[in-house]
Amino acid sequence: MSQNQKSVSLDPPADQRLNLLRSLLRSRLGDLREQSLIRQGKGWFHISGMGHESLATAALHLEADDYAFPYYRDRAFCVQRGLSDAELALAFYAKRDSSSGGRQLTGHFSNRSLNIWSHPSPVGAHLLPACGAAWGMQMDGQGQVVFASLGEAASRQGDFYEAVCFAKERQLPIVFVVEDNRIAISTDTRRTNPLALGVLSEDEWRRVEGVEVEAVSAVMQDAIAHARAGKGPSFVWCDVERFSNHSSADDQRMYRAADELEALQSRDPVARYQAQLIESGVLTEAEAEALETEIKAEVRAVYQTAESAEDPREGEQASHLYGPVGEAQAVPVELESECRILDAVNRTFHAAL
Ligand SMILES: Cc1ncc(C[n+]2csc(CCOP(=O)(O)OP(=O)(O)O)c2C)c(N)n1
Repeated sequence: MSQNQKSVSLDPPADQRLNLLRSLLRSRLGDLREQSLIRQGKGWFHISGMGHESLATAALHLEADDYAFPYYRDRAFCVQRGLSDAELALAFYAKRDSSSGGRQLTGHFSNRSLNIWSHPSPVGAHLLPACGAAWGMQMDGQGQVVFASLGEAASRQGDFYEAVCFAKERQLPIVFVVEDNRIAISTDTRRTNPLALGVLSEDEWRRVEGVEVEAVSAVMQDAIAHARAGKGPSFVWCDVERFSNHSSADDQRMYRAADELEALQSRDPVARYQAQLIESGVLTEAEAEALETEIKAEVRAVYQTAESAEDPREGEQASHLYGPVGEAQAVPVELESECRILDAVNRTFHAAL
């Protein structure tokens, strides 16, 4: 536990701890299911949250009318917020009834009624919209907060600094969480992340060990309460592991040594939390095993059903857009041979006036 991390014992009741364990397992087993399906040539893409599951605890401290701007490693957070296995399975297969109608990449979670805003693929691009939501909430004065998370490499993006400056300037009710797994696809970020470079103030960023589920919960509880109390933005830096490949388009054995991958296993937040619950008598080892078997079967069944759900229909590409799709402007003949993008843009604007 780092120095600036407050030591708060939550001591939640056994049923709450068990429910949290269920969410962690559902997230982990869902990831493993998707990983396996991809190997069978099913689905399109998978990006996992394995190793980042302790961030699920942030959802415990959010209210229904708060907003979440999670990123693609936040499957467990989304599960704890209420995203069902069925929705995740439909999104995995890009089905018509998924929240994006089959348009978004897997792992770019969204749900309108849960106020989960879908992460755009350029990393960090969700942070200014997150500030916009927090600004709106501040003006409404209803005490809502925004949760916004990102990876440590994304915290090198310009959007991140704009968002942090704006949030500080306006004292917005927003919690920024950097999930630091020390690697960006295959690049080691230990020396290049902004905290290591001294660009961010260590006093301001509360650092927490992501393998300790209840420690993360305590820090998130504090951070969210701070933002909700109108004291301005909170900043959390959570040290986690990336157990999986960056995505299904990658094989981390190509750039991480076998012993490094082996060592990660001792920092598994799900296994550690399960062991802690067994140790404190919340459930027995046999019950834990039965719980895992039960969830595994449920997840398997849900993905099986989703596989044969309806695909997006031809001709529906433009549904849910805010206006009619414009006609593409033909490039004027005289510019065809030497047309630069700027000319085309100017011409289009002039033609539209
Ligand atoms: C602006 C932008 N640059 C590059 C990429 C390609 N890209 C996708 S994920 C990723 C790594 C991001 O690493 P980090 O933010 O640490 O998150 P992690 O995947 O490690 O959880 C990169 C470089 C992108 N999606 N967007």
